[in-house]
Amino acid sequence: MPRALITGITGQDGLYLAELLLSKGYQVFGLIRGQNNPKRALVEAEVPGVTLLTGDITDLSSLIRAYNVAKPDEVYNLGAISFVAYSWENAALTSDVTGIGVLNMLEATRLYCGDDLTKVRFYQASSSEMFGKVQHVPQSESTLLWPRSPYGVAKVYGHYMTINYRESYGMHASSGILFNHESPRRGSEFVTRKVTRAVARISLGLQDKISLGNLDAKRDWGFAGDYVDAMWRMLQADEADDYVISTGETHSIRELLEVAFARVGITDWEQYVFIDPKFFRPAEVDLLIGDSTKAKEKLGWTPKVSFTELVNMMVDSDLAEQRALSGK
Ligand code: NDP
Ligand code: GDR
Repeated sequence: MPRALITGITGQDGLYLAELLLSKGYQVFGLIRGQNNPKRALVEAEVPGVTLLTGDITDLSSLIRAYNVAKPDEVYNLGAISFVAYSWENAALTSDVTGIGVLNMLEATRLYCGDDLTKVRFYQASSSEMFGKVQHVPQSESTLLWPRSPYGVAKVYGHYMTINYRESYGMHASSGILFNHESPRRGSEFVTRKVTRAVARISLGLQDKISLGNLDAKRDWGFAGDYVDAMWRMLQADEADDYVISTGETHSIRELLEVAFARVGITDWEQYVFIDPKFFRPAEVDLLIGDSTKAKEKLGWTPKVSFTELVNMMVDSDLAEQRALSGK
């Protein structure tokens, strides 16, 4: 039975990846931080087969302890401060967790492996935020990186450190440059879920408006369930490498609003949407659209869920949740 250790187990991707690995017969360990993490109950309810180990990616000794218990064949480093807007207000903390945390994970892997440096296969959750200021579209593995936030800068550090450990030590360390991916499990601070939840509440008469920032930004949005499959495929490949994972389609926040409101039969959506300057970012990533040809050719990976299917899935899930909560 293969053994996997996942950091970021309480997050969106951690839950989907744990489900996928359990379905493939893995023994799955998840790293959980804090003395009384409020999301522990969620993980225990949604992926009951996972063994939770206490640790924090900023604490190398906790990682070494976790490795010695999990004895992993595969490690997926999904743990991070992942909310871009928050990273300007907490730049040093974001650098420590999202940047140096990757170095700690790579060092824990190297120390655990000892003389057999390919004993563990390592996945790093890199991001399309690394492309930042548009240099070229569509963005591929060779596009120049120009991050536009403390989060993006920290991810670039983790990305190159992963490549460096692969090149320096011959470790099987891969980096997935994943474009935005969403689901009903997405945190409500991110724009898709913020919108789908508000749309559900507005249609049920529980809320009368939604406040947003820049409606012109464009993102390449896919479904998280499809994207964790790409992570797994990267670690099954003979050679470690870097891969862009994306749908190849881009949509603005405006289009997101249009599709989400249409799902509940509202076409004049503009009357419910208000612009609040506090949601604008000090520097914006205007346009993301990925070219995942390499992943298709080398890993046989393609996305399955379309943009409209994704938004509809999220609105439907939020409608069910809000109905259950409100009794409407
Ligand atoms: P989430 O924000 O949903 O989850 C982040 C996870 O990181 C949580 O489990 C969180 O734990 C954990 N974490 C935070 N700080 C630490 C720490 N100090 N030590 C250990 N774990 C910590 O993110 P997603 O699931 O959406 O994303 C997973 C990864 O993929 C992240 O690294 C993200 O940056 C990256 N990524 C995500 C994309 C997306 O569109 N979703 C696209 C590209 C990259 P806790 O619950 O305790 O806070
Ligand atoms: P992003 O996702 O920054 O791309 O990072 P987010 O959903 O936060 O923002 C997407 C775009 O929407 C615009 N926007 C708003 N965003 C939020 N959150 N709230 C608003 O009210 C709002 N109004 C407009 C933003 O300006 C932005 O242009 C996500 C995270 O999952 C990262 O961890 C990951 O690396 C990248 O995706 C790829």
